[in-house]
Amino acid sequence: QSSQPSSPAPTLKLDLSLYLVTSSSLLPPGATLESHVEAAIKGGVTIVQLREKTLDTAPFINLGKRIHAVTKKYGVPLLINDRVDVAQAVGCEGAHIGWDDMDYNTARLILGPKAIIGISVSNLTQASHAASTTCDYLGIGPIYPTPTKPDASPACYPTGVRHILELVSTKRPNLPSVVIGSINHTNVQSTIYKSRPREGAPLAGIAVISAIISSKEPETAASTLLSLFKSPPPWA
Ligand code: TZP
Ligand code: MG
Repeated sequence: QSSQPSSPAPTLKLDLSLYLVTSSSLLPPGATLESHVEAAIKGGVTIVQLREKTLDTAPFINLGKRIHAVTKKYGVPLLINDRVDVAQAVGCEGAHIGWDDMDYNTARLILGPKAIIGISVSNLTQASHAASTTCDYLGIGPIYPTPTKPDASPACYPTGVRHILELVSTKRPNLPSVVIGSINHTNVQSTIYKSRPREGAPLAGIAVISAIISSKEPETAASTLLSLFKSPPPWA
């Protein structure tokens, strides 16, 4: 009897519907990032980005490995913010890079063709540039001003997001985008609605930090956000 060859590691599907970005400093007192991320995934988070701006390389890799053990259990991709070297050391599914980070082609060379690589864009110039790469998705933001990232570019608001989506649809029609910046359960539906492009695909998802990370009930916070994202707003 011949034994089955061991199957390769499954490539995790890219579902951007509810994108959790972390920031350990915003956790409620007593919470751990591992348990918070696990609860949020149980509530419906579809992808996680580890964004820990103050960690040095070794503790960042360490935390990345611990969080990856959680995300892997649920088949949810884990990406690392800014640090392609940390993503490579953790062996997670990819990285998210911005305008000031490593350039996209170098990140792709390091992480390989199967990695998920996302790029942050804040305006049409950056979106045009990012859409000329083979990146997997765009993170558009901040859509609204947010205390979570005081040094962020000026907010682009739903109209700016709509213009970016319309531009992207002419250059890379199948490139999905998420928005980030003060998204919460009170504005998610109006945000999706007001950002919808005249031509091309609407937003593929919403990305949040504080709406889930600062919540004492991350599972409920996630399930509420996901169901609001998935259901049409009452006025549409
Ligand atoms: N990039 C643009 S806004 C932002 C990032 C990382 C922070 C979003 O955090 P919050 O708490 O969801 O407003
Ligand atoms: Mg960055």
